[in-house]
Amino acid sequence: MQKLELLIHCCRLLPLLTIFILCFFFFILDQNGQILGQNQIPSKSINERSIVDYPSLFDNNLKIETVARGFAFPTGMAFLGNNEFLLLEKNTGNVYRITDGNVSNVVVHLNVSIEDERGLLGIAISKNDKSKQDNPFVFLYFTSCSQVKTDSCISPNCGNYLYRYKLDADKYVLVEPELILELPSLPGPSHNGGVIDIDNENNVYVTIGDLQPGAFNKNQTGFDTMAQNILNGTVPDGRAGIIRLTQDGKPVGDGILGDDFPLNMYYAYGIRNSFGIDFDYISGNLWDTENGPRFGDEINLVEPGLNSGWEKVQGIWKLNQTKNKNVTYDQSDENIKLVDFDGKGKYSAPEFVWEKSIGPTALIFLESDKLGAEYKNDIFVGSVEKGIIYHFDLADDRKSLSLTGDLADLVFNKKDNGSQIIFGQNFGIVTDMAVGTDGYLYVVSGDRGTDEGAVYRIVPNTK
Ligand SMILES: [Ca+2]
Ligand SMILES: [Ca+2]
Ligand SMILES: [Ca+2]
Repeated sequence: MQKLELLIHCCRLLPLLTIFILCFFFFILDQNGQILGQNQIPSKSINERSIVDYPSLFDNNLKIETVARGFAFPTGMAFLGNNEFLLLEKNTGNVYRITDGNVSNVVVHLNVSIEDERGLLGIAISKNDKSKQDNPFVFLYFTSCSQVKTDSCISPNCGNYLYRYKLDADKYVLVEPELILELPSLPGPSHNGGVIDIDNENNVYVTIGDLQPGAFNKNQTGFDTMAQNILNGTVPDGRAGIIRLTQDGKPVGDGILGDDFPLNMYYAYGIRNSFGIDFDYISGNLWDTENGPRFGDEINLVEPGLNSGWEKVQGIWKLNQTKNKNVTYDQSDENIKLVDFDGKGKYSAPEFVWEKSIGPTALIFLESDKLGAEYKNDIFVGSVEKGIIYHFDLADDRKSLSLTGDLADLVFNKKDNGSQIIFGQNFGIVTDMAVGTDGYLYVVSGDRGTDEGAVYRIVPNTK
């Protein structure tokens, strides 16, 4: 109750009614932050559950095994070795080591801020560097807020943080924390991104969304940056993109978009929010998923300097702020001007679009033939809506998707038959996927209508 006492003290010192209301607002925000957000995770009561809620696959040659369960909203996993991985819980700030399906220990606990999409959000383990094989670096991304007392009141001081830890392989704890990147988190509380990946050159990539300026935070100013394609916006501050850095937190070579920090850290921009990135291990290309505003969810091939178009373009549509309808974006349209950082940034249309949002999350390339040749090297995408896992074949050039019928236009329109890409369903909120050292597809289910999150494994029926 220390915060409450501070607040009461604060409000006593400032008897003006308006200040009192302001303090009361902050109290409500702090105590009940979750009810204020627009992206509340829906949760069903136990009575609303039914047999159809259980995860299922559409390929009878495959089956689902439960690897571990009983977690509170797990958000990410990363393999340490055979049948051994680290698992994050969004709201507890705990990172667990799971061995043969059992929780071995908590390797680190972090104090995280948890409103809406804030929390412990991403993990990656660096294993390419042979010298660090026994004590690999573990990268964690999380939101944290502290209360800062100012002259007039108490205000939150929040950030999104990328920390590098070393795994002590004897004691199995994370040690030597190093803050390698501090990113903004205001106004928020959602669109923090947080997914981390590492390329073949050992560079670290992390997603971060626009942190909800604009419509959701009408009275907040100062968050409209050029990274959101606002022509007269402020200099990018790290939001709305995919950020690339070395494992020591330095820019990689010359910046793609500019020389100054943090513009020199951007690998891509114009991104509203992303919960999924992965490298195609065949081509080396980066791909992402992006969440649109009720329409225009995307899958993108992310080439260096990609401008994904937000907040002028989403999906294949230009944003129309005055009317509730969407008009297809034409790149020759002189009325829509995008920020290009002196020609260094380049807009590219998505490789796939959902007209109606499904909340795409994790994206992964299946570097394995253990599920059968038809799935080898393919893209899998998790989602929020109905817990569906999507499956995509790539075209031969590995730069586009191979689709037929209603989806040949690369748009999942509202009335389209999408059965060719629907691989599984009822996985709750799919927050992460990974290919195990056993070659099977692992799925982290953040929530399945109860408070119980789980890790599943997809294997052949014959196993
Ligand atoms: Ca886009
Ligand atoms: Ca295939
Ligand atoms: Ca279509």
